Amino acid sequence: RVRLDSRRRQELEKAGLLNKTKIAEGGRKLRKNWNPSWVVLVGNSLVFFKDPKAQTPSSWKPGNSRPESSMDLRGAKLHWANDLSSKKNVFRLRTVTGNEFLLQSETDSVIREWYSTIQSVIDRLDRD
Ligand code: I3S
Repeated sequence: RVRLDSRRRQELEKAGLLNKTKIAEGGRKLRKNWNPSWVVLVGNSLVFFKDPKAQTPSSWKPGNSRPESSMDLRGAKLHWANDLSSKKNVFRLRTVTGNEFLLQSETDSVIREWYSTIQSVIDRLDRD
């Protein structure tokens, strides 16, 4: 049981290219700076990599490449946030520590899949 749980924490759930901007750090508002980011959902974390051109779905593996940042999804809140941007297909993700990100894709199906996959991880962690 313990072993299974620790393996699940390392499981690669999803990876792909999204537009990303951080809008708050520890509750303090930041100026937007949209950039393409290679986003990897692995276990309980969302991990962001710079330089999406150099990334492949296996890039998240330890030692392959250095993440720009990551966020713990435990207790995180996810909301559609088309009011926070002129772009379409935007959602906002807020960590318990008050870090906030907007993530966006031009492709409706892509952003909907990310939304539901992230929400299911948050729900699973809420139940743990
Ligand atoms: O919410 P805002 O402030 O209108 O966001 C826009 C600005 O951050 C803008 O940059 P500067 O005004 O700092 O130069 C960005 O270029 C835009 O992309 C931001 O708005 P969108 O609607 O794209 O999220």
